[in-house]
Amino acid sequence: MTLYKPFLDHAIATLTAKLDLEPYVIPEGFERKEGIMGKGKREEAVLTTSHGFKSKKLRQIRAAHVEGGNSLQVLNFVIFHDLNYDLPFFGADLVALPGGHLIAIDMQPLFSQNKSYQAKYSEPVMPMFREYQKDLPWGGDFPEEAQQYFSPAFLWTRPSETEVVKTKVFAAFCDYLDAYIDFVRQAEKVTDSQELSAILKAQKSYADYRAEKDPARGMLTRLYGTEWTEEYIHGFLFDLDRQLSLAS
Ligand code: DBV
Repeated sequence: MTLYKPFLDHAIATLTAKLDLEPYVIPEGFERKEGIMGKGKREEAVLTTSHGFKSKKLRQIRAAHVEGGNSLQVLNFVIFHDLNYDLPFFGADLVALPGGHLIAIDMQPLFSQNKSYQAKYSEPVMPMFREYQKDLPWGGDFPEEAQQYFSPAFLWTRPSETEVVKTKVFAAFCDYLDAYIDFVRQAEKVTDSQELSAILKAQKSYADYRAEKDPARGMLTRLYGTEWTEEYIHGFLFDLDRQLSLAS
């Protein structure tokens, strides 16, 4: 069972069709990594693959895909835009554990408290969000410190049925991605220096937060060890700081 393969395939196909994609260099050792989870009869092989692209307006489009049979399936898909645009991040964290599913899909804002930013990037997706929320209700408790990184259109839900993931969650993932691509196509370069430094600051804050609080850290460390995991998080998954220091 590879629950999220169709999600990943769809995302890559759609982005390829609608944007001019180039490959994003994946550091050596991260493209494909095998590991073992559990013990004895419950032992399960786990394969983690990484996928990376970029385009003129998108600095990094990247996915981590974890396939661990019935024990674990994950697709973590994030788009980091170029620092000259005020776009939100596209963020999807899709997790299947033996106990059930955990789904997070959003256009994560740079400036969550800013009303005109919300009007530009959240309000247009609210009708779609409300439609999906009928079948994909709010998933409950959420880390408070993370709230500033989410939009009012944040789809956060914990379906118990895999069928719901294959149908409703898949449809939502596709629609959110399409809406994101529309934002990307419309986005114009920011030239105001104050706005540019605000964008940089917000991008750093987001990437640092996610690297520091990565909910997959425990799982990845158990599978592949501390050294590999920390390098994967800072050198690929949330690599903005590294890229900035390379550029300077
Ligand atoms: N999450 C990632 C990456 C993953 C990943 C890079 C490579 O950011 C997977 C894989 N997320 C993952 C796994 C779990 C979660 C959970 C394996 C289960 C962890 C466990 O149960 O042991 C949204 N993801 C979660 C949770 C939240 C999110 C709230 C529940 C656990 C928790 O409370 O921390 N996604 C998470 C989040 C942001 C986001 C906080 C953004 C700021 O986009």
